[in-house]
Amino acid sequence: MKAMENKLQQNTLTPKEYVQSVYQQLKERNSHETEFLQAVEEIVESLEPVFEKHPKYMKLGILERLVEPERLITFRVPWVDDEGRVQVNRGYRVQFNNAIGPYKGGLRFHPTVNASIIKFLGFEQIFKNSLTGQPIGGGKGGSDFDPKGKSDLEIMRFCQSFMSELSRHIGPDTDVPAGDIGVGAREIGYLYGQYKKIKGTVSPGVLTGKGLDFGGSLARKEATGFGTVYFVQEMLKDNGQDISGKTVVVSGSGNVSIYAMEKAVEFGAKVVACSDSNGYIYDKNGIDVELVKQIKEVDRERINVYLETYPNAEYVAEGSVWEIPCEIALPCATQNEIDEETAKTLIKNGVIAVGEGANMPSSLAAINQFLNNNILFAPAKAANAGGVAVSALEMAQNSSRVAWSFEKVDKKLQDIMRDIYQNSVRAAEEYGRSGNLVAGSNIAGFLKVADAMVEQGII
Ligand code: NDP
Ligand code: 2IT
Repeated sequence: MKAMENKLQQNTLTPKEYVQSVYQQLKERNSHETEFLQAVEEIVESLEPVFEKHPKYMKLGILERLVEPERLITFRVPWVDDEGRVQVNRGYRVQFNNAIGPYKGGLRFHPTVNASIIKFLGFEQIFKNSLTGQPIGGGKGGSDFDPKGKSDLEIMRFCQSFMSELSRHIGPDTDVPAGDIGVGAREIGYLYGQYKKIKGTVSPGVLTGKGLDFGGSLARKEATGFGTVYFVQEMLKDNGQDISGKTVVVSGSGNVSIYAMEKAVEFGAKVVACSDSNGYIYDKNGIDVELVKQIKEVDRERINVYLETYPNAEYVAEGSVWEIPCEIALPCATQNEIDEETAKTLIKNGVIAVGEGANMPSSLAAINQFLNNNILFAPAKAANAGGVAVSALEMAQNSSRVAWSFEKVDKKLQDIMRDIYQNSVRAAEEYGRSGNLVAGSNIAGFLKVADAMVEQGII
């Protein structure tokens, strides 16, 4: 390690040694942050050929700077529950990199949230946001608050307390949060109301995913799920296939899952299963997506309620939805839901394509299974970038005080997803990793941020 450090200071490392030494140092400094390290490992594996071709990025310490967040803010979030008890949660915002635009990324409210999760999400967001072609940097935030079982008023009080602190750190030209797991239009509404009250100004560009009557964009709600399916369809067509007629399994039944199912069905696929954290439903006749919307978006119920309307469907408590054979798998729930064994099961059951709607749903070993078995694999950074891309379109509409039609936003989303696909394919080819969209999207996302960092000096 000492020899490596000396070489690093003298800029005499080979690209392989360089990425290894940066990763090794990161591991030593953040040894408990397993999710963050996993996200970085996937990136650095892809970037070696980039440093071969452009040694200036090594000289200028681009990777060392990229893996260290510009800042990580943690804060106390006290609130009062319906029984009058004081509760305290922990809030986070990571402002990872603003080389190409204001920090941008969602807020996650889930009991598993910690610094490692927020940093992995914020790190991924840098590259994803770059891929969208929009001027947005990387950020993420959230809390270990569990919204499940909370009343509407408890959610409101929590959001107000969370924003009381967050408001010091964000702004339309600084950092623009949005939704993620556990944060949808309801939460964004409460957060926005409190931001407005504290600041005393109306600035809709400070948050995206807002309600349509106060600056939200049409098609933002649908964007991540639709975008994932647009991307998968692009990838399938490029390989002589089509989503039409294929059997699809989706995990989760939240925002991303619902609109991925809706678009897949519209494109002629048969979606047979989806899930929540308690279990999955299997409906061999095809999932009734409108009913799932009613159950999840309106009634805020569990997915097993589906059987009250369709008693012939099956509900499997505690089971993994990936046991159900499918040709196309769309993981849209959470990180590391597909491990190596699950990937093998999917392959054995005849999967031909995997499209990641969630962030980092496949472990590194699972990804390698897919790539080594020639499964068409659409990585999260590229495949789920439609949500944040439309968030950037929401910011553009807010700045110019206009509201575009659903069709206009949806058309832009389709174009963006096609561009991301093509840019990722091209980057993979150019850097000797033909057909590998993981490498291609990592490289394409990296180059723009790296060049912006080079041009702006060491800051
Ligand atoms: P939602 O909160 O709307 O839905 C999440 C879904 O995933 C729910 O069905 C939930 O089940 C399930 N889920 C969450 N955590 C777990 C877990 N630990 N184990 C099993 N199931 C779980 O979130 P979104 O749909 O917005 O987000 C889903 C994924 O997509 C996340 O990875 C998110 O980061 C990613 N994403 C979201 C974007 C967006 O625009 N919203 C954009 C890009 C990516 P339950 O209700 O039981 O918890
Ligand atoms: O992971 C993601 O890209 C999101 N949760 C959406 C972020 C955003 O700012 O719209």
